[in-house]
Amino acid sequence: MRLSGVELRQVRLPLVRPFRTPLGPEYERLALLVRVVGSDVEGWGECVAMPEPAYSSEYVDGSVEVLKRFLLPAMAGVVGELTATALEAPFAAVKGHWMAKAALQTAVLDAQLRLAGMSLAEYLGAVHSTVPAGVSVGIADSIDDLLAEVGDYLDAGYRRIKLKIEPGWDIEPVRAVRELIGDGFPLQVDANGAYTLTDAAHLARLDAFGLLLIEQPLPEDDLRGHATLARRIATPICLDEPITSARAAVDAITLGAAAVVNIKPGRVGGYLEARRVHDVCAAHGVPVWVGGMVETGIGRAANLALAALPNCTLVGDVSGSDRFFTRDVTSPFVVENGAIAVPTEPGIGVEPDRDVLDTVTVVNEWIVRM
Ligand code: OSB
Ligand code: MG
Repeated sequence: MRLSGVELRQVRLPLVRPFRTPLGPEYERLALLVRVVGSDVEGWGECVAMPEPAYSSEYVDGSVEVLKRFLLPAMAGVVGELTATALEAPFAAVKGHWMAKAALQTAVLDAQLRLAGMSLAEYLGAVHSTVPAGVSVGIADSIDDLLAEVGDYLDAGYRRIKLKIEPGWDIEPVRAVRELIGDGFPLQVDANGAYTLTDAAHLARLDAFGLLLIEQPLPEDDLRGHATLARRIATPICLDEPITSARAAVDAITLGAAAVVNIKPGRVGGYLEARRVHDVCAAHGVPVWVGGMVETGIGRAANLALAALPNCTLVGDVSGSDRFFTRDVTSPFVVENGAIAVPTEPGIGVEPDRDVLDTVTVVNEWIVRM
């Protein structure tokens, strides 16, 4: 594959309802899409960085900058066949910037697999043709509003509910939702690091609600705190933010800081490392699930392929396009009988609709020389 250029396209999609997390409220998704173009093939990837460095240090303008100044030149320097694997060594010379790397690596992988006529699901080793749908529910204005929203998701067929929690919005909303959905229904919470170890006794009160897990209760750099907390609460701890590589996953597991791991391809630099995280967790007997970053259909398609791997035994933040968007840039992913179909076409298996794309594009840069 020889590339003639790369497109960096920022799209702005309004959300169907505000998504409030401990990191702040989101009203729209400003997403950076990366398109690599060769003579007879093209490939797409989505950068999951947000406009502000709130979830991690990455943010959209920073991703654009690092792509243009460092990652595209690193890609141009690849000698021999351009593949996702060939990008790993040159990208390792650039520290961090996992989301920017993941977007470009995915675009190349998409193009490479299209040429080979192979789906991403097959390439990664998927064993399921559909994956159960889970939904991440933001902090609401009131318990009544929360119950109404959760009720809508139950009606839509979602098989697992995740509630965002923070100090002041935890025990009571969890209690109310548990009463609504009944004892056996899969329920978990995510704090995005909003607590400290001094909250251990308070967090232990969540043990009464039979949660599958509590995700990232403490700040991302507090691995030892998570290990201590794990001895003070019965709810299993799942880590998200600090798991930036397979090695980081093994460290967290070995320290006793994580009994479950959330895999986000953007957070670990792409689908190749995401599969390695999946594999090392399996080797340690640790279940994983695929997280979400409010992706458009481009990122959602690829996440579905990953979620179909054998050790993704917990339901992920893999929801239908209409969970977030009225009109996605691809044809929408739909929840049917509580599950979403894994794309089967070559590569990530979807393409953006050009007309929709043009109406939602806010910035578009075409880079010929890298
Ligand atoms: O912590 O899992 C998170 C969305 C944006 C940033 C961080 C997180 C989330 C979610 C997943 O909760 C939302 C989704 O895409 O379904
Ligand atoms: Mg999370």
